[in-house]
Amino acid sequence: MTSPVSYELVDDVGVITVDNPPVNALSHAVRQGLDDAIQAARQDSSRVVLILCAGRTFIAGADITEFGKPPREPHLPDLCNTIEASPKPVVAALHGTALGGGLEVALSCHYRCAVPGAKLGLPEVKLGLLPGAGGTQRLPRLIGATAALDLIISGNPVDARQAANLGLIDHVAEGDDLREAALAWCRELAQEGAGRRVTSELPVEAVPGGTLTEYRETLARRARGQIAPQKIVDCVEASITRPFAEGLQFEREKFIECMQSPQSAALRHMFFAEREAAKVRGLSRDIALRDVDKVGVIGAGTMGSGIAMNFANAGMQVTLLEVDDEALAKGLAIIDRNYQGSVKRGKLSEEHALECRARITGTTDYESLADADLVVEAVFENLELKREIFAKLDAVCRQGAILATNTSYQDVDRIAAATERPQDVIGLHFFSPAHIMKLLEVVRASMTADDVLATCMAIAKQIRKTPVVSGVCYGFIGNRMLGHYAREAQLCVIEGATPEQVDMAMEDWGMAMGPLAVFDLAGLDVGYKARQGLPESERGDPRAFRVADALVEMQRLGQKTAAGFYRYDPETRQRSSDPEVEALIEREAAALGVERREIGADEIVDRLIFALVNEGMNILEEGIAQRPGDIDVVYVYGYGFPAWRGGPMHYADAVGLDEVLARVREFEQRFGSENWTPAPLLETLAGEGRTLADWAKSQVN
Ligand code: T1G
Ligand code: NAD
Repeated sequence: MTSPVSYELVDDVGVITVDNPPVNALSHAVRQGLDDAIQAARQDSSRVVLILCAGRTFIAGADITEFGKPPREPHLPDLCNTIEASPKPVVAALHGTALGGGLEVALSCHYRCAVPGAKLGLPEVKLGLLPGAGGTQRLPRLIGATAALDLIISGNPVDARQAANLGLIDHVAEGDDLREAALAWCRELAQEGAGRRVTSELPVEAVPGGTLTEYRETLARRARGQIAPQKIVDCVEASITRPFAEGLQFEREKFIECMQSPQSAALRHMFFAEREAAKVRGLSRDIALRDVDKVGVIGAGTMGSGIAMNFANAGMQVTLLEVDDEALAKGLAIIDRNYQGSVKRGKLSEEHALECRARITGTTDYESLADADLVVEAVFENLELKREIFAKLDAVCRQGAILATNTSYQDVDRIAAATERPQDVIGLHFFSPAHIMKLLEVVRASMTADDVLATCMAIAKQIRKTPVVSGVCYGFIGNRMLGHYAREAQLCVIEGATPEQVDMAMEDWGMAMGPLAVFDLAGLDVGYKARQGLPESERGDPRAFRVADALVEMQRLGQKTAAGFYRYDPETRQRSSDPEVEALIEREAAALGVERREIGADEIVDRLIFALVNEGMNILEEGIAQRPGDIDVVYVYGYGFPAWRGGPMHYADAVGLDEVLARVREFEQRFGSENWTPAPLLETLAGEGRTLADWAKSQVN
């Protein structure tokens, strides 16, 4: 098999080229090829050695698909030491994304240059890992311990200019031809007789006392429960306190501890799950997509305003339609505020914000949507109103336009049936705030055409969203499962736990925000109105909503009224428990004949998370979600589920499906089968001793 690494002598420069698409990952073959090439350069007449990559990027890291398999020599830390020990100066020429092990290879070189558009970073922490090939030892020597800590702990890349300012690269290679620019620079270095600059021999300046403690304390708050960030601080500390070889050994030990941790397994699962979710089973990758440049958005409320910004930020012309000028002005004001906020937070430059804002125009006239390529409806959550609007769109929009609804729960098939072109109708379910949240549930209705679905999956990437395909059911994937999670949260409250106890249990476990606090954020009136719209007999078990309804009837709607399950400081929005709520819960429990008891954190976590898992199993069996990983992506990107637990379905596999089933059956015994009938898929897989990951594989073969 030909090596993905080639070596050639160009005048007196030994040129090593890596060509391992799609991202030149450091597979065993690449490591072996690099090692062989460095050895070859030792033997020939080259005076300088140049490492660069073919394709769209420099090495984007170790090959993540090799993790968990028996490691094969040459190991990356050794390869980096071999490169650094080269008797001839070695230059790395970077383009695209030089990440992880790729940047570590560059750090072991004696010189680095990059094209202006290059990105450099050590994102290992996002995989629950740390740089394991010298990154935590060489980077502090090159750019200082504090700058190194910031780069490694955030895992976010810097661009070439920032890298040059940090001292991470020595030269920005202008022009379109990196190879020629790098060769010219190598010749210059050879001419100047530039020596080898060995990073590992550089000292690391000590940091002011207390600095590392501060990092540890901040991480204990911001990355609560996560192990890799703390170990990164330990490694950078070792770069200050230990000789290089010892520090490298220490880094290796910490790297292996991370690699073997369930947290890294979960984050690696999420890495691939997010990429898998973008692939629609049975849909050919070569399907012709519809052109989308002009977008219409109907309803400029909480969601419509954010949705409009997504398309404008991606360069599309947006027409925002409202019922009247007053509502339109209100919506455009929300957008202006959002853009000012993005500029203030440094997310967008003033100039760029103005450019994007200029792409959004308002109207109250449906005729303005006649030439739209895509229209997204985001009006009140009412089926009949949405069907009316789709009938209007059917009348005014050009043939071939995609008609999408942002409904949270309604039946997309019934909305599509209000038109003569149901094949052009699809659900695009954004999450609030729509211009920030990454998740997009793409709801495939029974008549949705393949090219409409494929086009929307591609658009999702264009507007920087993570798409997940869902079939049609009440609440699709996320909100359908959330109903079971929310039920258990409210049952735990009426049965004896305080709102604080429920939320603390879930936040200590890793949820970004506890369920009751989330209800207060979304507004308790949303659920109240939805229930009021249903006949009493269809509202379900009153124990699961009576407290929330009573709070609404006391005008405690949540954060928007500074009182809901909690009281909120009007300035800081800080939440605090309210004895008035405790008393209300006691009253409602008594009225419903509920005997209250102590409920521990373990029971709270298991009831809420296994309620999600059990319903997730039903969703998979019905084919509403394509694969378990899709559900994990929905929950991590849409509902604040901790990525380092891998999403509810991965978590279930990690706990063991037999354990999960045993707990679900226990809850069925204690709380009844209405809420806790074990999902047939859970029973089958647990009975056969199989995992969901295994089942998912069997679904594609
Ligand atoms: N290993 C294996 N496959 C990879 C890969 C990697 N490092 N990076 C990407 N792929 C695959 C990906 O699964 C997809 O496959 C295809 O490439 C295109 O990716 C010792 C231990 C580089 C910014 O964390 O962030 O080095 O789905 O769809 O949007 O210290 O991929 O087509 O079959 O994401 O243009 C550190 C991970 C590793 C970077 C490109 N490196 N990659 O984004 O394309 S740990 C990373 C990315 C490490 C050392 C440690 C992104 C990208 P498929 P894509 P993209
Ligand atoms: P909202 O009340 O904030 O905004 C709705 C807007 O629609 C209002 O500005 C209203 O004037 C406008 N509108 C009503 N009838 C109209 C008509 N006939 N023509 C044009 N405009 C009209 O509501 P929202 O929270 O933005 O929700 C909108 C949709 O998005 C709903 O279907 C909701 O379920 C869904 N959704 C909401 C959230 C959320 O967190 N709020 C999240 C995802 C999806």
